[in-house]
Amino acid sequence: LPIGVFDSGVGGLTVLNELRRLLPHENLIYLGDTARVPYGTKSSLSVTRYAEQAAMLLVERQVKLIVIACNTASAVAVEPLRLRFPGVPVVGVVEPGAEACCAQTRNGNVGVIATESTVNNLAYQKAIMALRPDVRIRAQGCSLFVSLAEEGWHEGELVEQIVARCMAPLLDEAEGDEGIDTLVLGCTHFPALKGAIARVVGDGVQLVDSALTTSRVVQQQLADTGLGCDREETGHVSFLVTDGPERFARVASYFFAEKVNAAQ
Ligand code: DGN
Repeated sequence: LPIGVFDSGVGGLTVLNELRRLLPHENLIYLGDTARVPYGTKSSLSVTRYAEQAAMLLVERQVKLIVIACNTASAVAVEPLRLRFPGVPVVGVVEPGAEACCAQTRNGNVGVIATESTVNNLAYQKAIMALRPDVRIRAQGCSLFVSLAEEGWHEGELVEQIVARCMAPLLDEAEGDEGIDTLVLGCTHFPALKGAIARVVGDGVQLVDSALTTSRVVQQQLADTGLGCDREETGHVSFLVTDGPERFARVASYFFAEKVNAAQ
């Protein structure tokens, strides 16, 4: 049985890449809810509804586990999906990202960049505080990065200027403040801009990309539940979208190393 992965658009492909690398024998189905992207500026109620419908499409395809490869949806929909589909394990990206950042920070000053929605509902703040109440968190909404990522604008001078401008409130240091040493990329679209973000924040700040940590959580869950496959051959990846398969396939090629054919 396949693992189902969904996001509002192409951002979750950064998670799919890591899953593919870590679990090459698994079959994967990726759903991009392109009819309704972006999620990041919508209400929690709408995002939860979209996530339930996306998960339903995957459950109809008999997935054995669901990965919510979207921070905005993970922030509100992990529990609703677990209640709605009790037979299918659900893995979100926020908790693995929070765990990684808590393990990495040395000075306890952590930055989070995410969509407005993820920042406003305090998803990372809550997840980090639950693990390490001593950590100081500064969060900044950078919804514009989603559009840059979806357009394929991933590097260059202009992109760095936009990144610097959007992140300025987070990086401005109060007097006597040490500044952040760890930055969580709290949106699965943001690893596409990793190079530009790294240049803007400088060498002293390590970036946390929850794609890798989420894939490790999936690997662990498969091992714990005995759901992993034990085939020798490489698994198959298929793509579903709710709108615009051609556009998705074109943009997806920036994010995913293999050929993308999407069905609607
Ligand atoms: N990729 C999604 C996330 O991680 O929050 C959000 C993208 C969007 O729909 N705005």
